[in-house]
Amino acid sequence: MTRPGPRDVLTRAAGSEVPFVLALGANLGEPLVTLRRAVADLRAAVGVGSLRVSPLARTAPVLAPGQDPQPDYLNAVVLGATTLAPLALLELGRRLEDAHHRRRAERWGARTLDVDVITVGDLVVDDPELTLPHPRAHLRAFVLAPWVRADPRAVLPGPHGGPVAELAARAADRDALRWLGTDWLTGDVEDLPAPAGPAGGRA
Ligand code: PH2
Ligand code: MG
Ligand code: MG
Repeated sequence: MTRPGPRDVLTRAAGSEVPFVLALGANLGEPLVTLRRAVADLRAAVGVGSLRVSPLARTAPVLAPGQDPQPDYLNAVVLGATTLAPLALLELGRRLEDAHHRRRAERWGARTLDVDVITVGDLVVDDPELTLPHPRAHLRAFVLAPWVRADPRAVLPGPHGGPVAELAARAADRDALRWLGTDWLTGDVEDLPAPAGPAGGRA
């Protein structure tokens, strides 16, 4: 039997459930409403199960150099297990983005909903369609900090990987984050003062 190539690994369902991590972000429209709906949609999605949702963070936008200012983001991370192939999970994320009127104009532009596939199992793949783990996840506290709150022992696979707690503590935007609540799906969400901008700028 030949070993599966990168493409097969992305298109083929594993046949059993594989753990995944998705990062959710929103900074246009009604971010809290949108993120709650996105989680409900994920729970209802075929082939997606055992969801665990991180606390919600308000984060200062990490911008590309020279990019215009944007509103703060709400960010959270969803851990789950799926029988979907990685590209089908990516497609599910895109469908959620589209359902929430995501417009794809500017790279890193403000958005109603961003659903990023961070990891699928231990896969390390670089493909034009999907790079796993997400190529910038190891740098971004707005992904790492919610992730480690949902799973304190999480480890990011791949060449830039390591314990997520350690990566979160090193990320340039680690102080640009305020926790808004653990029961944000159903309970009250505090509105806290804006977080400080990321010290290191670009992520
Ligand atoms: N997403 C980006 C770019 N910058 N900054 C924050 N704070 N949160 C995000 O989700 C985010 C960002 C591109 O996807
Ligand atoms: Mg993103
Ligand atoms: Mg994205």
